[in-house]
Amino acid sequence: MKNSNLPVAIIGLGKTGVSVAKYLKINNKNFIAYDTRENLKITDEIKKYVDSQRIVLGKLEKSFIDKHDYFIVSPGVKIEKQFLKKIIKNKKNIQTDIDLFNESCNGKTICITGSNGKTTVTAILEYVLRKMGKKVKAGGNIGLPALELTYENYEYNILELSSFQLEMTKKINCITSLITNITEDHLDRHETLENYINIKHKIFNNAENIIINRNDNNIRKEKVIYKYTFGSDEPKNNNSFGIRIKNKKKYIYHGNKKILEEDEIQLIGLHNLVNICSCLSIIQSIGEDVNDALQYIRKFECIDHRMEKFLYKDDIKWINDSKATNIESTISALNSLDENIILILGGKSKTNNYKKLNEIIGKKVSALILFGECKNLLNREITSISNIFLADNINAASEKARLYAKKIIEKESMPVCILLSPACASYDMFESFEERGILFKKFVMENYS
Ligand code: UMA
Ligand code: ADP
Repeated sequence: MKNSNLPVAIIGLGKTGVSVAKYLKINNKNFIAYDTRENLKITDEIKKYVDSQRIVLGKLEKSFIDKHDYFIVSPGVKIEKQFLKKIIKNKKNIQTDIDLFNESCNGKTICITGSNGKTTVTAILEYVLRKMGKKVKAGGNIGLPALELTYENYEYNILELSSFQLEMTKKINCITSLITNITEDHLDRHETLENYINIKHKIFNNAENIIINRNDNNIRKEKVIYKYTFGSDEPKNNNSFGIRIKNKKKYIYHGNKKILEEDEIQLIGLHNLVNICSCLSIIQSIGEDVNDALQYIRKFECIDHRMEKFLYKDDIKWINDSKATNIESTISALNSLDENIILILGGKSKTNNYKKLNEIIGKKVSALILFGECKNLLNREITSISNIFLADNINAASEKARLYAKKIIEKESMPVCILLSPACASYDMFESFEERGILFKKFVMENYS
């Protein structure tokens, strides 16, 4: 960021905006913070870094552009086209906290994006590198704003980056970058799949090492130079990781060498074996010891709200996969399980097309419980099963699921799995997917454990 006589505009005063205010304050830069919510609660955290006279709440007016040269936009804020045009026309600068991180970070940075699996890969990598004795910290979409990593000297900074964070980011230099996979998501914001794919690929622009998912047709392999790959198929050479299936058992291979069996790890599902392959590819690309890493990969346990088995009682296994906020993640959850499944689905829709779920639901699900804002849409779209029940909220959905599970157990003497894997965002009824998962677990533990 060059010097300017005008104050910097911080747009959005959530976690990111506050981290930007802290950073600018430490660097003696003048700023004004905007938030479009008129009734934003001014928390103690905000008060710590932003004087009340520097906060402007309410709808942004076009004239605000004349008052600044730099605009640092939070990921949750979509800048209206009319503002963007004016900013570009007046040669002003729109940036993100990731650009500021790029200007001032120490150590090597590893960048991870993708439609699903970002947090899992980021969390495994942070755990393993730390256990290997490295000074490492993960930030970005995972929860800790990226700028918080700049106040210490980490050997490795791991950034989980969402499409929202990448959209306005100008540049991120890194030692390695990886896209876990790309499937349709967030099109309510990015409008077309093509646009979403292009935004995701920005992560490769300034990376020394690029890691490619061999099996993903939305990744533009032909447009980048890469050495390392991972995938759910067999690896082709010593710079690739993948899966081999023998006698129905799955194994992770590095080139032609078997390195892990699925029974040795704590995470469930093929998608998590692929996530481990991503993680090992990163470890190889940064020149760390893959063999040393394996002992820690074996120990890594699941992350909250992602295929989290939290209760097994009276032949019912309860799983909280509240982070499944799109169709692909729910498909991978269903693929991970073999039991009779009762699926709880619903929330705020991010698409109008749920037909893709029909095949797997028809094959694997005994009953479907729908709740949330889009339950009627789901009821129309899902035609591969007849046992569908509608519920008013997550508690009622849990109770309906339990009653149906009891029926199956009485009739078939088989264990049942009740899976919350909603394929939808949570904002219709909850603050976040975390709150949805916590309240689901709380109700189940209080009533059925
Ligand atoms: N705001 C506006 N106008 C808007 C929208 C929001 O002024 O049109 C204001 C809100 O009033 C609020 C602030 O902006 O005060 C919120 O900012 P934000 O939505 O950018 O959220 P932060 O609190 O800064 O959190 C963000 C990420 N949130 C989003 O991308 C929506 C967090 O990812 C991330 O952990 C955090 O930065 C730290 O880097 C969350 C997320 O839901 C987990 N990510 C999405 C996902 O994973 O699917 C992309
Ligand atoms: P993200 O951070 O990209 O949202 P998470 O690791 O939080 O990804 O996982 C989100 C959801 O997707 C969870 O329900 C999880 O079980 C599922 N998931 C995790 N990894 C993958 C993957 N590689 N492919 C498909 N689904 C996945």
